[in-house]
Amino acid sequence: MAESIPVEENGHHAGDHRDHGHHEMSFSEKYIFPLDHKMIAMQYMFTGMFMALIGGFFAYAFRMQLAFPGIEVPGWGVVSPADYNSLVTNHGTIMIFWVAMPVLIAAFGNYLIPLMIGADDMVFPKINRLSYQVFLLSAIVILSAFFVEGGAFGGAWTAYPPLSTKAEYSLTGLGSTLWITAVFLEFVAFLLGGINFITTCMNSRAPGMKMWDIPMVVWMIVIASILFMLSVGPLLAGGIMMLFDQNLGTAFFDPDKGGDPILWQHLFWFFGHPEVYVVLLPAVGIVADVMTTFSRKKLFGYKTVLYTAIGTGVLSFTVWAHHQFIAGIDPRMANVFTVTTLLISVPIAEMMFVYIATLYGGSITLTTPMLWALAFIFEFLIGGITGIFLGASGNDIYMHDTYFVLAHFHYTFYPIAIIGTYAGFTYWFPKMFGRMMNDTLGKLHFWLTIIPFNGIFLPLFVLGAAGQHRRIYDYQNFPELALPWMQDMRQFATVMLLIMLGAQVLFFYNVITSWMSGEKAPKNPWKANSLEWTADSPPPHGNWPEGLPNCYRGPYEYSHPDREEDYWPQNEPA
Ligand code: HEM
Ligand SMILES: [Cu+2]
Repeated sequence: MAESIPVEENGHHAGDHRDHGHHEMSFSEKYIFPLDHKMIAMQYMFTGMFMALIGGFFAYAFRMQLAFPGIEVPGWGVVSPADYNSLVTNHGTIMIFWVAMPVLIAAFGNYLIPLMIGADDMVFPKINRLSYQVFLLSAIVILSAFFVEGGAFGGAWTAYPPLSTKAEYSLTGLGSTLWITAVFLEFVAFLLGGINFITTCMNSRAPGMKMWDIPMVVWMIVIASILFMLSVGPLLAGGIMMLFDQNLGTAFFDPDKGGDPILWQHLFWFFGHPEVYVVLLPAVGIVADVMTTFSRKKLFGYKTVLYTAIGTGVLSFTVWAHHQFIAGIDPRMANVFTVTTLLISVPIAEMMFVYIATLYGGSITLTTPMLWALAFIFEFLIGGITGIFLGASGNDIYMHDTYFVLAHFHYTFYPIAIIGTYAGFTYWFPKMFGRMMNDTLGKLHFWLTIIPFNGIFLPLFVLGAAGQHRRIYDYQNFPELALPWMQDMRQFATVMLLIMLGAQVLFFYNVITSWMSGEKAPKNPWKANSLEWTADSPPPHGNWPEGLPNCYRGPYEYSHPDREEDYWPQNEPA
């Protein structure tokens, strides 16, 4: 199927992928305005990583302020209250929309989908390129807000009105408008990207690849894209209303003039909660693929995981008001949302236990990607379990907007965005760059990231349970929160952050040196089954110039009893 799709490219057709050397692509055709899904994936990957450094730098600046209030922060200066707000806001916004989404969905989706389903490219390469260009524009817009008068938006990533709609409150005028514009553009980019992921996966699969033969990570990215499409509409509408409130004097969210600020909370969280699953699912898929490879076992309950993922997606539309337990909702309504919230923990827990069951009895090799995959399960479980506390409305009334919440969602987002990314990146690195990564450095980087990560956020559970509120820039203003033991914990968390950020230098060092001079990677270094491992490392333009693969079975046929080899690649005839 895939061969017959006429892909216009540099005036040629997709079929030309197979005749070589006919047209040297210029630098800009190849790297700046590429149509090749792998190059677009790299653009997303490295833009996402760059934005992670910025988001991490913001975390560094405001954590330094919390640990050593009022002291000049090297690289930033004194953090003013307004600075603090805009650092927190942009840290959160960037980490979710400019790191987790582009890396987990767009980068991995673009790289893996065609390679794992045996296609030569996405169905709509030009839309794909446009998607990245709109995304890049959105990144420029969000960062540009730091350079306008009043600085970048300081109304928190949830942008609750009236704080977010009135410049007198958020202290940021144009910055607020730029923030909404940037988020808007970013959503457009992801809607464009999703069209490709879904269509390609449905139309361009290798001959013989049935629905149940699709690797889990591909499924998860497709489901996540659908989830995003279904949830984003209300927020886009809300964003336009907010833009009007900010700039045109409308009052959709202004109670003074008959508007309703709670309406925004509904619109935001109807999107915002499913968004957690939009980024979670691809990470869960990455972990499935990594874990089965390094335990040489079939994924325990492939269809169960898949149905649960879909079930989670559906359920995720029913929980949004658990963010509004203290917004004055009727307690009977709160009970309903408590029940739906606790219900959603059932499929998520089930997925995690399916993974543990997959590991059971496997022959496990602790490579760097496997360590990341195992850490994902472990750390995410902590995030999931603490979520149950917050889902119960009675308890949330006490916990709401404390550092307990903050620690909880970092125990879910960090595994998703950082650990999941490292699991996938170190696993597919040999395919992406044709070289092996240094495993010793990889493991060192792993431990120097995981240990401090827990060192940062475990104390924050304690501080939160003790009543420390979020979004407060100097606890000395609140004597009951400025106790010496609390300050010690804040400093401890901040020192851990410094160690963790330092360790990321190791990662980039490892990437660069391995890319330049690592050991050459064979086609299938991990002896894995899925189709991407049958292409060259790195795959050339068109992925399989000598002909696209056929598919004969599912991706998880490890340790099959009738085979001598402990794996059975999807393209190998029976
Ligand atoms: C590098 C390690 C990280 C550290 C040390 C860190 C620390 C923090 C802290 C202390 C806050 C709250 C500050 C306050 O409310 O006063 C915060 C907010 C937040 N963080 Fe992180 N974070 C990290 C990574 C991440 C990642 C990877 C994500 C998501 C993918 C993330 C998402 C958020 C969000 C959504 C907020 C809420 C922002 C808001 O209140 O508007 N963070 N972070
Ligand atoms: Cu939620």
